[in-house]
Amino acid sequence: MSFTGVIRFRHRPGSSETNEIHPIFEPKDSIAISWTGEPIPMRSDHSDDEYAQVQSDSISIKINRRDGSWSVLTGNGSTIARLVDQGSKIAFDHTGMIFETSVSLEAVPGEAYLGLGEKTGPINKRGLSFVFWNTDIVPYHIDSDPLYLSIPFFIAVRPDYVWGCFLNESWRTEVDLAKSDPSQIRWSSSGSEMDLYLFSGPTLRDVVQQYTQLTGRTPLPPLWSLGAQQNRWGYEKAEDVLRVIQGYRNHGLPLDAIYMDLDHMVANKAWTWNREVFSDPERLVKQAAAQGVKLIPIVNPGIKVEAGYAVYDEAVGKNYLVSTDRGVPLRGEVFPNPSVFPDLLREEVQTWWGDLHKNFITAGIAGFWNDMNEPSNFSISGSKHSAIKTEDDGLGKIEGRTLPYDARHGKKRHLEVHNLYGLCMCKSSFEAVQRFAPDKRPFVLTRAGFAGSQRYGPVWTGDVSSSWSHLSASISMLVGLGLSGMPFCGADVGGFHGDTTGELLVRWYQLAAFYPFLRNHSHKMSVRQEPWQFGEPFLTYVKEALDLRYRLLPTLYTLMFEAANAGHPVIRPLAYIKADEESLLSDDAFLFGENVLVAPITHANASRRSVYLPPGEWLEYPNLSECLLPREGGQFVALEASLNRVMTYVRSGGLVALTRSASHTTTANWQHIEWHINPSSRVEGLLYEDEGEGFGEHRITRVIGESRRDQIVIRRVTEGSLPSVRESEQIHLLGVERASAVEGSISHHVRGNKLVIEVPVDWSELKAAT
Ligand code: MIG
Repeated sequence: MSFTGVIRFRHRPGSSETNEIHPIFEPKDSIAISWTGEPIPMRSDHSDDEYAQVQSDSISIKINRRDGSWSVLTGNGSTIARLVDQGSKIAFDHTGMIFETSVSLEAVPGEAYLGLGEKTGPINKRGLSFVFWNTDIVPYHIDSDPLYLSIPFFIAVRPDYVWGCFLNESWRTEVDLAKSDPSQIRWSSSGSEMDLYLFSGPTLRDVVQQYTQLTGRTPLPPLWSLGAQQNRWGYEKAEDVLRVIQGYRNHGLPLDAIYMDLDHMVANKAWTWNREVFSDPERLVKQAAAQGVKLIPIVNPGIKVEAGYAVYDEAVGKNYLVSTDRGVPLRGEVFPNPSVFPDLLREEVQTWWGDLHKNFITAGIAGFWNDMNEPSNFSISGSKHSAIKTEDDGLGKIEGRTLPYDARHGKKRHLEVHNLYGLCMCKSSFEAVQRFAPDKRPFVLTRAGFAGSQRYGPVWTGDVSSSWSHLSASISMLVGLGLSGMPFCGADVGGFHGDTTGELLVRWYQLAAFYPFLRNHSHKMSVRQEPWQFGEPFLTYVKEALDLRYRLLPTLYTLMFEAANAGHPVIRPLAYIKADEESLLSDDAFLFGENVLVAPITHANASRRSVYLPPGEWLEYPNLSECLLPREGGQFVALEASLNRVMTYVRSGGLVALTRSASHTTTANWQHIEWHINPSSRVEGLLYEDEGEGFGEHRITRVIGESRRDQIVIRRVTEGSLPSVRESEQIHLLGVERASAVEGSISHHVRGNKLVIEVPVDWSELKAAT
């Protein structure tokens, strides 16, 4: 595929202060960028006295020769972005210079701004401003900023045109989206230049594809990582872990993975096991595996300062640590106190840190959970200052709970590379799994990251609270992450801080059945929140939500395949169908892939709400099982969802592939498939299958059909070399209540108001006369 429609340019505003008139740009490598192709040749035209223009067929930049201002245009000459202001200032402190470089772009009235990575607030972020500085904030609120992960990228949505803008600067940056000046978008950076990428769209889908072609796509994860996962800070010993797994099994609940938080280490020393309480990790791995469950430990980057602790001794010996400006290791405080930090920005340090994963991988550990990698730091040792204060103590300002601006990564200051620390840590873990378990797909969960982090695995949104407002806020956060190239994401189900309730837990699971990453997690000081902690009817309803999740896995797995191949998010804003005004305001509903709209209940004691359905025909299909009314889109509809129901809608012509629920995943070469189809003039759907792990063969099945007056015809076409293991296949025609004849079936019957048809496993065509 050629890579058109994207333009990169580096802009360095000149000013009397910086004294720069014709800056020279050194070539620059960026870890955020994964695209390695050759740029498309562009033509430049200098014939005009007033403007210089550089263009390809799909995008061009026109620069004013006198004042350096520019606009970016589409192939047919309409303006995407226009520079309206720029500036550059320098502040000095004794540790060095800090720039304030800015460019302002025109904010066309009514234009909506989506994306922006892990940010709170509504889906449309016009009128807000954000800071990109990875921050461990405790506790956080539904309007806190900045949080753990930074993606300086937005998608600008106009009624007739969509474009995108990525500021590839790892420095501390900010964006003001028509907040202080309603006519301007202002980017600013503490670096001296603006490395900008503009994406010409012209649709939301195109921009997401262009952005992910540039920064990379998330690899297809192992199937087990899409199953249910359980965590709690405070599973203090191996028996606790086993007891929780047993709890899942005793209650007939599905579970695929369980975590070990800080509790498994000795004195919070990374890469150690506390043998008193986790005496035999390999045995624990096997015991969990016998129940179909994988084990995932937490990994924190802070290294305990302790002579004799091999990780510390080696890091010091090899000079692998983040240092002060005088070149001595910088001592901070995390859980170990004092702690030092591996300088994960350097490749040799990434390899060394990666090698530390080896023993865990050979013990059978299936994945890694990288926490505290903003990096989080509570204080600077030997200083009277705690990191949350901002006074200068000789190392520059400390912003948030992290390292000071002037901590050193080789020659680079922390201020420049801070936002890349988490990304580099994940790269190190991901590559370690590739080295030591080359036949497995890596699973590396992270809290901090930057543009490009999607290449190394999922992100979760950190320490949310057990509250209805956090439940509801998770929708727009995950939508924002998905649009910013991070499709594999989730929020702690049930909430991390504070005490959840049975009702909140049920509603959270009903929403999380559609989170790409589904993990229940809680703080050790909060009430326990495994699914059975609140008794009935909550346990039954959580079980139903988890069963729904496992039924949905063929569709979710196929969506992850599409994310891996085209960058499309799993959880999408309604605007993915049509960016009309109401869709852009819908923060309380989302699309799950192409065909399903989910409208969860996000308030206590509520069972009714309204939802905006995008233009088109929809079928009310709660829990993806019970056929209710057809609904006309382009308007709000009321819905009822008592505590055992999550309201889902299937788009007309849409198809959802479901399987049977199971206690854990095994393979994504499904034995049982049900195609749930909302028939209309055109039906289309896709199923991707493989072993769910490793890098073997695959098979793609396309179901294409049409329904005319009184006849429905559906065809199935498969490609790919993975042999089928199908034992049963059904077609559920939603809203169809009778059939006079069904050709190509084994049997059929009407259930509720859908026609359920049993087809032979090698079917290729079905005709139903209704
Ligand atoms: O706040 O390891 O976000 O998921 O349980 C303390 C303990 C550090 C923060 C993570 C949280 C984890 C907790 N950690």
